[in-house]
Parts: sequence; structure tokens; C-alpha cells
Amino acid sequence: MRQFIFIIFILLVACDDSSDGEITDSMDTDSMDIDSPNEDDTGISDDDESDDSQDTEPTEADSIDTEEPTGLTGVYFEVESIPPVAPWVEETIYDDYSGTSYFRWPDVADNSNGITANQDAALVYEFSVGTSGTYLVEVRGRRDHEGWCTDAADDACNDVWVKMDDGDWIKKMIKQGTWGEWIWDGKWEPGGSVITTEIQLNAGRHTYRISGRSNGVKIDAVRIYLQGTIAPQI
Ligand SMILES: [Ca+2]
Ligand SMILES: [Ca+2]
Repeated sequence: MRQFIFIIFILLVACDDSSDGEITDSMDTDSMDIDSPNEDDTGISDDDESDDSQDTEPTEADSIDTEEPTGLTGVYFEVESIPPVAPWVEETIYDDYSGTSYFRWPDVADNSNGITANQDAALVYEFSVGTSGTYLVEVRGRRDHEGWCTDAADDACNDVWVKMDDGDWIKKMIKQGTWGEWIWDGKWEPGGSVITTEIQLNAGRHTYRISGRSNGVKIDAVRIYLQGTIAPQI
């Protein structure tokens, strides 16, 4: 009987060992399962790092956009994006202007042609393009039969002075045969010939200046865009 009980005891101990082994195996399995989630965590962590780097990249891109807009081929800006320089006057009398207002060059010239010869009232506009090439420069403006221009000739009351970067001041017209309506005019007169304004610009920052020439001329907005592309809108 004692031998039988001892054998049962031995069997019970053997079963416990087996049970411990199963638990140990199970723990090993759990341990592997834990390792596996850890690896997944590492993967998630990588994803997080990836997200972080993605978060960083747009910031760097924004920085690039600010300094040198990659690929940008056109800009549109309102003349009133900067304060008027005297004697330029900011007005909203004639509607259908772009943006919030326009600038008028008042009747300051007292010569027979109503022309200001110097360019000391320059409006200075900074802009950037991201593509080097030939650009068209157009100014939106108008002239009206009023004040000094009431009985002015058809080629009067329509000119401003413009200057790109370190170039010369050049007479630019806002005319196209019209009175009393807003128009886009891309013509200027370098060297005595009226031609389309085509300027070679490198990618980067540039400065465009406008000063008054003709009594009564009004300017509203400017668009500068790569030749062969669609003119930028408001
Ligand atoms: Ca003229
Ligand atoms: Ca405007």
C-alpha cells in the first residue's frame, strides 16, 4: 500500500513538472508575444519618426516657398498692397477695381503735356518667381476725361514710369485707345518703340517700381507671368 501511495506521489510530482514545463513554455510564448509587440512598437515608433520627418518636410518646404517659390511662373499684386507714395493718391471712386482700391497720379505736372519727367515718387514692389525665363509685365489701369484730361489728346493721360530691378526707367502706357474703362496693358516704350514688355527674369527675388508720368493716370494691379503661361488672376 505504501509503495502504491509512493508511486502515486511520484506520478503527481511528474505531472507538476510537466505542468511547470507547460507554464514555462507558455511564458516563453508570452515572452515571444511580448517581443513581437515590441517589434511592432518599434515599427510604430519608426512610423512616428517617419511622421515626424513628414511634419518637418513641409516646414522646410514652407521655408523654401517663402524664399524662392519653386516653379512659380506668375505673380499678381495690387498696387495698394503698399501705401501710396505722394503725390500718388489712393481712391475708390471708379468701381470695378481689383482688390480694395487703386492709385491716381494727380494733376501735378504744369507743362503743356501734363508729363512728370522724373521718377522720384516710386512705388516699390518686391516679388519672387521660381522659374527663370521671359516674363510679360502688365499693369491694370485707366484714364478718364476729367480734370486736366477733360479735353486731352488721345495719346495723353496714359503713361507711367516703370523699372525692373536695376534696369532703366522706361515709359509704360495704359491706353489701348480707351477712355473710361479698366484695361490690362502690357506695352512699354524702351528705345522709342512701343513694344510688348518682355523681360528676362531669373528664379528668385525681384523689384518692380512704378512712378507717375501723365496727369490723371490711374493704376490698379500688376501681373507678371512667364511667356506662354496663362495670366494669373486675382
Ligand atoms: Ca502718352
Ligand atoms: Ca487694386
